[in-house]
Amino acid sequence: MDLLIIGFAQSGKTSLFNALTHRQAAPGGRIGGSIGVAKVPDARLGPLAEMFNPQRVVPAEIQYIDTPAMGGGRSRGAGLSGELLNLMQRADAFVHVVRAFDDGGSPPEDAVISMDLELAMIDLGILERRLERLQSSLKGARTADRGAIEYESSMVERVKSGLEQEIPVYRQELAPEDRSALANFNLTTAKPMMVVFNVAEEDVAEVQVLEAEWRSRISQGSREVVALCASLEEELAQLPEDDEAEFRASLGAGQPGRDRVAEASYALLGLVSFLTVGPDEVRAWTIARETPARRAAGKVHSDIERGFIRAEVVTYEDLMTAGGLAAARKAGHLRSEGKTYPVQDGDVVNFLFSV
Ligand SMILES: Nc1nc2c(ncn2[C@@H]2O[C@H](COP(=O)(O)OP(=O)(O)OP(=O)(O)O)[C@@H](O)[C@H]2O)c(=O)[nH]1
Ligand SMILES: [Mg+2]
Repeated sequence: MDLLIIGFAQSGKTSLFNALTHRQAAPGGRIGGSIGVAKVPDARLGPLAEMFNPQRVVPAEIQYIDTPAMGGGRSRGAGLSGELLNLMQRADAFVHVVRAFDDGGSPPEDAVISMDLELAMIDLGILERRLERLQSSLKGARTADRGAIEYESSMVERVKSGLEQEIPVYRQELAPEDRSALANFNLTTAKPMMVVFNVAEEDVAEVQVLEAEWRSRISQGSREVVALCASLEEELAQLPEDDEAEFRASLGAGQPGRDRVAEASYALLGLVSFLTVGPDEVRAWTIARETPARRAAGKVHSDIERGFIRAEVVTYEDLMTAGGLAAARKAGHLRSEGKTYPVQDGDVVNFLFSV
């Protein structure tokens, strides 16, 4: 899963990227996008590590990509580099960083509207190119194919006019078959989005209040909203854990911003974590909610998916209450599940397989 960090110039994209990934990417952002991995905080890993005393503890990961600034009065995405457009179309979701520090007096939520317009322009460009192709294919088309081409053209026209009325695709009312046809177009306004309001350092003690306020103002659709100070988060992320906690407490900065962004990323994409345990490794794995057991096994290793027999599952809570796997088994909390079992958040799973 890739979340693309986008935003207008000097909004704090690279600072946020560095805070999330503990990296020090060059400012500006590479044209092709800097890719970094963020650890997903999981309060269950600590107690599991105590129980199993493994050689290593591996948290789940989410990938973020930093990008160069967008915007600058282009029309229909024409000025956007091919590479950035490509990244945007491939992304699973966007993290839009909004400059809410030193903003020259304009309300930061204006940037949300401007970005929606930018994305609408990009999508209009994509749809127009598609329409041109459909029209030219209609000329030489056999009668049998005309229906499908005309259907698609009228659907594309409809979505286009919705965009022209400033309705992003995710909020347009579309039939399921239209949605699935549109999925191939990778339209940007169809993707989930998180808006990160990047506040000044003086405002860190109030991020929760500010966040609630912005959330209520831009709460169209299912967007996630987080407020944080990216430059401060970037600095704090470089500190040893204990120092960071102490520093945060003294600033009233609360939960690390990167943790809140990770949580919002999970919510945005409908992700959950399951866990594997043992003397070698205690580990969290990211899956889409309700992923069937066999496919979840493929996250761990493709051999386990191929040779899947069954999964032994215990919830994290039951395991903790029992005090260990053997005790959980004795108490009847270890379930045997088949390949279609929808894996739940916090399931501790042992896959049985043969190759
Ligand atoms: N006061 C304050 N300054 C910040 C904050 N976030 C970033 N900055 C500063 O703003 C400038 C731009 O930050 P970047 O993270 O490079 O912003 P960007 O969006 O990646 O910039 P471009 O890639 O050039 O568009 C830097 O000088 C940062 O130190 C913040 O939360 N508060
Ligand atoms: Mg940058």
